Amino acid sequence: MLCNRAIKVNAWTQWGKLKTVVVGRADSACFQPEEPAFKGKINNKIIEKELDWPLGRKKQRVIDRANNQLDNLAIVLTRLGVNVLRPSPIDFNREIKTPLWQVNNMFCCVCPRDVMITIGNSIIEATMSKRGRFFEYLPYRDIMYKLWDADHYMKWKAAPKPSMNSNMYWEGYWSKFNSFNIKSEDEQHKLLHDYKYVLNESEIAFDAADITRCGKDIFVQHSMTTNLRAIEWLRRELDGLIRVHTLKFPYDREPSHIDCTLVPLRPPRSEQRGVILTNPERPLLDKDKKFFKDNGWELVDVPMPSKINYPMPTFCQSSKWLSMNLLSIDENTVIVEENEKDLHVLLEKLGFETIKIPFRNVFEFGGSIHCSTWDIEREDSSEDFFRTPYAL
Ligand code: DAV
Repeated sequence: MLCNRAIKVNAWTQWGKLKTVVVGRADSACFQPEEPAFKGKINNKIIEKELDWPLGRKKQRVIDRANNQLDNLAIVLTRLGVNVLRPSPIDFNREIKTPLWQVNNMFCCVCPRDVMITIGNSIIEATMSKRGRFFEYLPYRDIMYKLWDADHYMKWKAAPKPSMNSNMYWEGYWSKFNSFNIKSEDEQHKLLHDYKYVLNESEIAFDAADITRCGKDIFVQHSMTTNLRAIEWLRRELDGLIRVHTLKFPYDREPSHIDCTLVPLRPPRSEQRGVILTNPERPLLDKDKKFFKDNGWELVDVPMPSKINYPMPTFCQSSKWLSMNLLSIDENTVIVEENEKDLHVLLEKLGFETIKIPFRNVFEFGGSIHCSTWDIEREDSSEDFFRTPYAL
């Protein structure tokens, strides 16, 4: 699986020239089980009336058509000279049990981004935030051992596994806040601005996809899938090497994974401003906007998602903003979903070359092109792109 070229675990940014990457696989994928941190929503009013959220394995033909698009991504990357690694799927259709809880089945290994992150020469296994994903590090262990043997400078870190006991989740979250029983707009607004999500702060819990890298700085979203305790764990773990910033997006009712909200594409250089794609429905706080702008970054709102991709597939649990879930090959080249034509135009205007690939069949497995990859090696360094501190 690994090519002969020596692999160096190294990724400080989202945009350094990509050398080695993991692309997920849909084999054996299941529906995510309902549990305190997850309530399934069927995106079709008629089916929703007739059917409860399903359990168990997805249909083989649904898995096969997702695998075709994932395999195609792997081929496109290989042709670009990128070394592509693939996970080793396990049987996800197995009940899992700990001393404290059990769920009917696991999920899949389509989205390594959610579970694993490379920061510099470290790879961190996230705790995950949902029971059905507790063991999702397992399909990546073969890759981890191969990297461990190939690069003697690699550091392997695993964040402390949370219990995922019921008291880690805000009881009643779904009925009080996130449902049609919501009492009033006022209550919703208040909860949003209190940043009260389903995870409470009793234990460290995060998904790796809530993190985005910009050299010496990383930005972590406080969300449904990452609590403040986890951001503090990252801050202490990376102290002296990386500055860890917390971002909050008060207009996002259910924030989960930062890569559909804030996507850094290229850094500021003396002759041009840096570019970060932003989500027009999920603006940054003013203080954060100022921080990016003061440091030479331009914040560029993406266009509305394509009407071909939205409404989302019936069992897709991500938002329409998968439209902006793209993968950078280098500072000038990005891989984007083929139907997102308005986004292609914007990116080309900004000077990027766009490589378009079909990916809609992967959406219901947890994400789009960025979600289903995990960069191991990029040509980049811990450069400091944020010399101007936060204004008080
Ligand atoms: O906006 O629904 C989805 C990201 C999935 N990994 C969103 C984020």
